[in-house]
Amino acid sequence: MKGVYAVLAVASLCACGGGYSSTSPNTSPPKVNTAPPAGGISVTNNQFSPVGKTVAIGTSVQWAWNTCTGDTYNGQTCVSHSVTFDDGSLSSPLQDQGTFTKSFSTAGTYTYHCSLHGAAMTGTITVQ
Ligand SMILES: [Cu+2]
Repeated sequence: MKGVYAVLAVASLCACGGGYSSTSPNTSPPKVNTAPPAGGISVTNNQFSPVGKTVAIGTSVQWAWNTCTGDTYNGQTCVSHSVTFDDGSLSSPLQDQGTFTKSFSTAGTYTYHCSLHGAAMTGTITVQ
């Protein structure tokens, strides 16, 4: 496939065409990976990074999804994950891009997991 697109790119750069019609290889917008902010947590495929995090009371923690692999030429694969707290108090949607933010106003240990990957994908926020 790569070779075909390379030919298309060369053809579109050349103004000598005339009668040449091309079709757009992929019109859907590419999905994006989002770098976590300072102090944030990266949601990667089957792992939260960092797995454990300690924050002060009142801190907002942001998770950022980085689950897309591949490229716009060969196609992207973005895997869905969630941030679901073990006590059932809160969950992000299952999503394959974007961010999720939770504010922690009470001291304690908050464990969470991905609703799709369960025990294979867990994390802990310690609030003190
Ligand atoms: Cu997951």
